[in-house]
Amino acid sequence: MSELKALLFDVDGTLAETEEVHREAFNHLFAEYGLDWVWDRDLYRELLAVTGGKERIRHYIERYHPEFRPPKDLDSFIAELHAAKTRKYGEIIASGRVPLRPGVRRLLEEARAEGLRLGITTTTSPDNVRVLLETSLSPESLDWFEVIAAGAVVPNKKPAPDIYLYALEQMELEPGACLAIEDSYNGVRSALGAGIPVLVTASAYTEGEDFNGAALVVDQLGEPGQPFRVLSGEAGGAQWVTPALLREVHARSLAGQ
Ligand code: XBP
Ligand code: MG
Repeated sequence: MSELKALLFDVDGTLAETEEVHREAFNHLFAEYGLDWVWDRDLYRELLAVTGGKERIRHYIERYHPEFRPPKDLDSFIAELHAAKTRKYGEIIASGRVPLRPGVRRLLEEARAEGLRLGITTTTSPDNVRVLLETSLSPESLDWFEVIAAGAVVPNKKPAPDIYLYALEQMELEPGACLAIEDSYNGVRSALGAGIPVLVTASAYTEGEDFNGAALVVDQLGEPGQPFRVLSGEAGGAQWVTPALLREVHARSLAGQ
């Protein structure tokens, strides 16, 4: 059986609660463009079923404003709006307002100390990953990850397996040597589609989702003094996620238990 060699981390909702910042940035740009579109939390939760900001805007227009006529062709309009949204998102994150979720820094440091290899597998744009890591983790933390697999580097976004397959190829790893850490069912489907077992840390927008197929679901990675809650699966009495627990979860998952 393969031993665990690498951890592949999702970003939005997993490293930090960034979806609220994405939502704020989308709404900011809609107002700036004179559009009366407002994505409140309930609507945004529904729209998150569509991954990728450009894809989400297109879906929203088709579903809620089919009469909308953009000032230029729709593809260019969405691309321009989305580029401005990415700049706005970057400004907010660079202000340092958004902390990492509990246990993220600790687990990354422990994993590095134990020689586990690290990668990023996300739907969001590469610029967004860079600014979050540099601001909220540490200025040199981009180097902690062998690959930052992000956004449109692959043709199909999550729940398609493409982004995980891309990371495996870049890292020259077999799926059975990895464990994915995700916060959404779209992410679970993407990782499982590539043959990679998944641990879920449910986030503000995904709690209550069905994470069918995940090896373990907890409400957060947890810290000493701030234990996680197990939402499904078996954590063997652990109270926070450590490399040792990840090895156990990984081994059990490969054994089909
Ligand atoms: C995250 C997303 C992203 C962000 C927006 O999904 O769906 O689309 O909401 O990012 P995951 P962009 O956490 O599963 O990767 O606007 O940069 O696309
Ligand atoms: Mg996510």
